[in-house]
Amino acid sequence: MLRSLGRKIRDSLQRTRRVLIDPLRDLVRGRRLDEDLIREIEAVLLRADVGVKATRRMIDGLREDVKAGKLEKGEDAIAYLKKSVAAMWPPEELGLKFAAPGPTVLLVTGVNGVGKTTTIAKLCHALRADGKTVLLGACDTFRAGAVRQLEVWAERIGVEVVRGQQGGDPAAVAFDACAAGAARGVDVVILDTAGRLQTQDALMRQLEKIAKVAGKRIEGAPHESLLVLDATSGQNAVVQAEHFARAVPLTGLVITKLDGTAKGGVVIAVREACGVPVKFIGVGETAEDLQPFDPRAFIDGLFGPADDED
Ligand SMILES: Nc1nc2c(ncn2[C@@H]2O[C@H](COP(=O)(O)OP(=O)(O)O)[C@@H](O)[C@H]2O)c(=O)[nH]1
Ligand SMILES: [Mg+2]
Repeated sequence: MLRSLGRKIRDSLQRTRRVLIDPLRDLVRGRRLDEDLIREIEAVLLRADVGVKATRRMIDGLREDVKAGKLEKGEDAIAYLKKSVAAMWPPEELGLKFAAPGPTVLLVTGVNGVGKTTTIAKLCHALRADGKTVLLGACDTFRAGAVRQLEVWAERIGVEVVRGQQGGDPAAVAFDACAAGAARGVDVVILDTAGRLQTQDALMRQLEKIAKVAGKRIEGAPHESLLVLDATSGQNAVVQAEHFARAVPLTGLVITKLDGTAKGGVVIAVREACGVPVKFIGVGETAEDLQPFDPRAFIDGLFGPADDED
């Protein structure tokens, strides 16, 4: 399902290269890899949204290798960083895991405005193109207009929506959607959820309940719990990843809005923060703008030589 387009990832990382690899190259040129330079490299990583945790780990490793005499020249640091970022993506399952027999239930979570509903529309579009039948559950009963937004997408793509009442119990909607999905024998049920409630605690409890109820109706559900994060929110995305990972066992991340002003270092930061694979990236607002995450294309996009980029 879905093809990765190296070019699209490269394009969307253009801004990141400007704040990451371009300054790094300028910094290291002709210099010895001493403590001053290491500190300056650290500052560049932080500015590119790589995050405190991943930055510290990579910089510590760099420092050790310098002390051990393995690295000497400024340029060695870039090769080192590229290798350490690559090591964060061992071969792993990046596609969606489908249940047999179905339906497969996908739970989509994330704070308001990150792009949950849009991502669901994109997933729907890709699944339909693969010949799969899809049913949507509108579990965001909290925000006026949320159900309608999902319905507008659903009409456009040609899938049905199970909905409850505004302000009704989202877990009941999840239950009904799973029941309807099972009865109709659809391949995939996707549950859209609220991003904001009265309190963060209430939101997390609600998500736990939705997941539990889905599992009662369909064995093993939710088979995928995808957390959607907005790349333009920078280090807030890291905090969100940590919060949500505590409420529901996540199986994948979707990083949206990488087409905009986002700094792609955030992909590294969230990966480091919650250890969950990045499965998809959002690179625009239309149903076609979802791509499977391709670690190689991502790393080439971040560190690729400046000469062959445009
Ligand atoms: N540029 C861009 N905009 C996106 C992307 N994904 C979502 N959006 C926009 O982000 C806004 C919020 O999206 P929505 O799906 O309603 O977020 P939700 O509150 O999490 O359901 C909308 O204007 C979307 O068009 C993306 O990958 N790129
Ligand atoms: Mg929504």
